[in-house]
Amino acid sequence: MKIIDMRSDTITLPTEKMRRAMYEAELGDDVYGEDPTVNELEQLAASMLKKEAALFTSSGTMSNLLVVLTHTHPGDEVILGSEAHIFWYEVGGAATLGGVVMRTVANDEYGQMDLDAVEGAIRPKNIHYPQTSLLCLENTHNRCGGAVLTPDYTSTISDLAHAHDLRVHLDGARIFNAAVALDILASELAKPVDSVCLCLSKGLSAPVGSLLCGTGEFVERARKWRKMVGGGMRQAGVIAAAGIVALRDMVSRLAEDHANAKRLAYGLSHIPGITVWPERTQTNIVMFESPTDVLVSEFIRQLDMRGIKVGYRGGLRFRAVTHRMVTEADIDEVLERISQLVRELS
Ligand code: TLP
Repeated sequence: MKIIDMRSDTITLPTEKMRRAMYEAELGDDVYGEDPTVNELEQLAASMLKKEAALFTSSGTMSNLLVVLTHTHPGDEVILGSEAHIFWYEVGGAATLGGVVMRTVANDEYGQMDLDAVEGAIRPKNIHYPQTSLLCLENTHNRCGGAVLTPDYTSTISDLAHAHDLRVHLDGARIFNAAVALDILASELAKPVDSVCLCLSKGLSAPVGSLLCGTGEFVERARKWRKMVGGGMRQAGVIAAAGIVALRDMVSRLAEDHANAKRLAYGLSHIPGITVWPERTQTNIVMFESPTDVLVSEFIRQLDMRGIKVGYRGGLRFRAVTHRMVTEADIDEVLERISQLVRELS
């Protein structure tokens, strides 16, 4: 039986072209700034997002941590969505290592925060209050089912934050999914924000890495923080080489993942008992709920036995992520296996 793994797009393996590029990469010591392949990757990312500079980091988590360390001071307050990845899945690093208070504002199902609620959360000047210094956005929005923030929303909320003297960071781990879904350049989504990170190791299929982009001055300060947290890598061109292939060759194919996600969501909507929101499936993430009359633990066990790997999100909720290693035929197979499972269990 073929195991179909949709736990995450992070499971994608590097392509043949990436492996060749890694083997052939020209290398140097990146802590001295002398790895030509890392330098090329950083320049490429900066130019694609139309920012002055970029920094190669080991992960999205590290990029987001460096953002907090660079944009804030200990004791500051950061506003972010109640469903933000930084808040849920980054081990509280912003609080532990950055010493900041994380103030959440509710995310709606489209990954947005209400503008008035954000404005209301910004602290006025008062000796009792921490200083609000940073607003974090996320595009696409992971826990909101891969929802896409538009350039309009991004610039309106960024203008609001800037008017109150906050910096704005965009966690763009899947920014190219958003750009492809909207059929625009990623730089349009990054334009209003002060810093943005992107991930190479998700739908783009590179083995490792993220790029943190912003002004030259911001990136140089982040580089120093990266060194402090142990992220100064030496011949990192070995992995950067795959990242260059990822940025050059792998962006446009994300549309296939989006089509497969829609196929999955619409297919699931025809299975009695499964709750899913196909019209909200904009990119490569599908959230769905198991039937209420089936024990969740049994549903999970049965998925596993039938070779379907998806993420469990608590309650009745599951996450399936489409990616390069899941084909259209795999989606049909998953739908077939799930409808059979539901028929047998209900
Ligand atoms: N997300 C992973 C898990 O951590 C949940 C996934 O499988 O989706 N920002 C966003 C929006 C992300 O989705 C992720 C990874 C990160 C940051 C962190 O990236 P890494 O895994 O490179 O540290």
